[in-house]
Amino acid sequence: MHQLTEFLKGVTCDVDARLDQLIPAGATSPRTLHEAIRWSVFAGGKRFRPAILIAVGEALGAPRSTMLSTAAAVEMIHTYSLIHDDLPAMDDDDLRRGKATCHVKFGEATAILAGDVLQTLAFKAVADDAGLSAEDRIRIISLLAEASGTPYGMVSGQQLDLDAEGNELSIQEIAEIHAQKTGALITASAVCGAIIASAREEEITVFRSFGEKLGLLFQITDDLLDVTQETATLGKTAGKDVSSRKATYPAHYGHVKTGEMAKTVRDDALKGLNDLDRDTVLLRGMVEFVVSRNS
Ligand code: GRG
Repeated sequence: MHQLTEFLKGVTCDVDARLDQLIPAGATSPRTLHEAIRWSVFAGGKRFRPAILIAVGEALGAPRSTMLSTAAAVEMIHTYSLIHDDLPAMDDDDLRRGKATCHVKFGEATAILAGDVLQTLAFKAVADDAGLSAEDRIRIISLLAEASGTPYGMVSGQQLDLDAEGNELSIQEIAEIHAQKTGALITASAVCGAIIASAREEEITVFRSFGEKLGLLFQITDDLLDVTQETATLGKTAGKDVSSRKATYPAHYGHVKTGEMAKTVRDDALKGLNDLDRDTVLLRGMVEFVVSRNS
């Protein structure tokens, strides 16, 4: 666990340094928008998606320096999604990462633009990364666009989630929403790490499947945390899924059975790593991190 803690600390430090280069403090024009972006990006997220990307890439032998722009890009896409998810037209939340949400601090119009520009900055960061081959950059841009968009990505998952509010869903429908809304970007992060490490196609397939399981596990634990943790620990409003009548695992199964499901998905994710002839200690640690996190 000590090794994992050090790894996560190092990733946060390295990715934040790259984010700071890509979105430099004090850069102007337009100043308000720039401040809004930095407010949300540097609000203290866990940097889980960059950590998965780097853990996969390093397990396959890629130097960290080759992965930092893509890891920062993934975090920018994730932060954009949180800013937009918190807007009055969506979840209407006033707390994120323990701070006022972007629209509460800077106004709704600026928060919309902050999300928009984080997305374009993310794709520019990959396109401009001279440390990657042109082929890898195009492959990563295409993968991230797919995972962020429709018909099987974050935006389509968000739309399915909105459409489902207040409806009784089957467990397959809940799983589908989660796979798209949360799982797609986590899976893409794992696959990006494998692409940058020039992994063989069979290994990419293993990491895609690992990412899918980890994404599902992440969402199940997120649903559980919403009902078991306090707002102060989460850094976002607790109990929001219940009050918005969201389609979640605890709502469907109750939280004891949901906890058992989390263990099954965890075991499955760990089993998927057994066939890799690589050092998977950190990847296993990441699985445990998802299960044991409290925010
Ligand atoms: C608005 C386009 C658009 C998409 C929104 C990701 C998402 C789709 C909405 C966020 C809603 C939510 C709370 C989903 C549950 C899983 C999740 C993404 C949690 C937040 O991610 P963490 O825990 O957050 O990695 P930090 O702040 O640590 O980065």
